[in-house]
Amino acid sequence: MKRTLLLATAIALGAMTSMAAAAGLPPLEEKERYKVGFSQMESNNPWRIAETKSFHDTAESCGWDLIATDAAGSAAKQVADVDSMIAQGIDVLFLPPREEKPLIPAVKKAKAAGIPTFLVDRSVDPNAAKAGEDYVSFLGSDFIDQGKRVAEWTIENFKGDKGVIVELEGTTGSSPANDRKKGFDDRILQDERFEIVASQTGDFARDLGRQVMETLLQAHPDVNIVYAHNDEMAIGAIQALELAGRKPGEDVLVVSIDGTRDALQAIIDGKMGVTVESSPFFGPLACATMKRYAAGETIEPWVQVEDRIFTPENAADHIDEAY
Ligand code: GYE
Repeated sequence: MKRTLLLATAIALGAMTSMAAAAGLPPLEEKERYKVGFSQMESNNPWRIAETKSFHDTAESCGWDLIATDAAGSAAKQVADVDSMIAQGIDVLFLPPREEKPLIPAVKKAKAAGIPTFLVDRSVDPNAAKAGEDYVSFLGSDFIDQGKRVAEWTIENFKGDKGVIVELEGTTGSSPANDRKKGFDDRILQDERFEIVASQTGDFARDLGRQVMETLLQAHPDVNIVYAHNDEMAIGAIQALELAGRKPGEDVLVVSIDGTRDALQAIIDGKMGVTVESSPFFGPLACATMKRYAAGETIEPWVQVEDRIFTPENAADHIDEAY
């Protein structure tokens, strides 16, 4: 149900977007089966695992002979993984670039080898590589808007007089970390009740989120809001808060992004306030967009995914479909 929703919204948005000219992109022929590369960046959290599974689940129905790799958290390995897929003669590449700049060479090499590339879930530095020129399109969420929506929910729901915020950032140099910070910071700082006293990376990982939170709690014992750029770090922060004798949900408001099962459970348990959705189920959208491209359609530069919001009002309704 969730997958269909993501696909339907993205197609509807796509139809509304004006068509840009495909400037020298490698073509893709229409055929029964395709050799498809999916270069995963790491598999250290439920989001990544759900995304990889979504590609595997889509492979048979979309006629993909899928080669999936795992760069284990290294941008350098991800570049090497793409090299090896090019050498294996893939027809098309689906790439979630771990960071915005280091993956540019991979995008350019794929183009030079005549392989159309679709960026999925994360993007690259738009000054260094462009949709419609270097790669076909970016399939993913509006990360600035996600951060802004977390800020707006926080402004409406924070009960205290003075909000003292610790921010746990995602992977340094990644598009969701850059944009989720911008979207949240710009909006929350328009309200003078709020102050961000620390903002540090937890690399989108639960354990690092916990460690960073432990350290920041000592420097800022008066913190009463934690904004994490993803649910894994939010769960890590909750563990750190509890270890320090704090009561997440009572004396510290924890807010975040993704919509994992653990986060929805934390909302149901009253330990977390909100998570704005960022869906990992890209397989069906990747299939549909690739087929449109093979049929000769010019693909809009950004196939935008619409995100829901999970709060104490609706978390229980969605936990069964969570990952
Ligand atoms: O929020 C996070 C993951 O790139 C949108 O990366 C994705 C983010 C997601 O590791 O959990």
